[in-house]
Amino acid sequence: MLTIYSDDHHLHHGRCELIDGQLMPCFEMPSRADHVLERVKTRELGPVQGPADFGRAPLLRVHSADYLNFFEGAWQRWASLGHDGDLLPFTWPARTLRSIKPKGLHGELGYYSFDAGAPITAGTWQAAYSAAQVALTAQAAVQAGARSAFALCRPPGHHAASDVMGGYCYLNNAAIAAQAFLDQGQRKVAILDVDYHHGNGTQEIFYQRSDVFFASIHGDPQAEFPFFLGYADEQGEGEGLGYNVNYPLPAGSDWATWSNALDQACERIAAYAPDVVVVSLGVDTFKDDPISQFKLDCPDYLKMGERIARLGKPTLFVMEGGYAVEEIGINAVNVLEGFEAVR
Ligand code: SP5
Ligand code: ZN
Repeated sequence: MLTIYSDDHHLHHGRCELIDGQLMPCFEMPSRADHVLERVKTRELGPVQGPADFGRAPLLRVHSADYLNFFEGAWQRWASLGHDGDLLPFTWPARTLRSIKPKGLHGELGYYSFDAGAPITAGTWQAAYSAAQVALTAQAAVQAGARSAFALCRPPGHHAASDVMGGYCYLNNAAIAAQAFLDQGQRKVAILDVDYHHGNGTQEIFYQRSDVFFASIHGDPQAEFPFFLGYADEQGEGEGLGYNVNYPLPAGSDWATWSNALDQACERIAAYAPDVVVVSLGVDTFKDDPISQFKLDCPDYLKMGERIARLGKPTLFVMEGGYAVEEIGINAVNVLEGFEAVR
């Protein structure tokens, strides 16, 4: 399987995040992607190539122009105020306030974010832009006829909505790739999100559409981030009604419970009969993940890949979360090797 990877992810390294009331070093760190790349190489998964540059146009198919402009320019505005620490939001237009866009940096940042988990640093825009190009380059390989490809994206993307960042995510790499498939002639795309957290950004982007089917298996938002989306009664709306399905699972879920949801998700995807499948590949479902509560073990990821392969569709894998840095490469590449073992 072809892997697309860019070193530009090193340009994004947030300093800290608020975890259990303490400022901790960011769990979403550069060594994550380094470990996955190392495992791709030691397992000889296939060639590793850098991304092409498809420009801004495919990003604008998913994100608003005002959001992209704000994100690209935010660090310079912050730096020109004399700051060199991470730019983090701290006030959001919650229910008792107005959802207006103030002119100042902090008001605008609150408008374009939903949590304080997406720090903007000097290199964040370039890293996120390159991650989107990584996804688009891997998408192009599948579009050109490859059975599968792996976009080793960092920072991740599935929490980023059309004009909102959060949850370590800025640009929705999987959504950008899914839209590119449609723009290049595919008629139906299914996105299967196996990250531990609900893919709220991806769901929002395609919620009113029937040309993208979205299925997500994740920690029950009653008790888990992102809390305010990801419930089982969210089935899409308007044209999109029936094209969104969520499988919230309780803390402690193991492979038996998780794989039952995967079977159901795959049955729904098979019934949809997509032309291609995009997998939002988070491996924070791992038993030793430091911020998550599921109990999957390393060999389970091989079975995950096998089940996805049995859909029999061209498949694009897009890296999302996973914070047990020592095992992230094993688990992510196990999914890809499991997929390749089924022919
Ligand atoms: C892409 C992705 O996986 N983003 C996840 C963002 C999660 N941010 C909230 C983390 C809250 C962690 N609480 C953990 C408590 C551990 N004791
Ligand atoms: Zn996650």
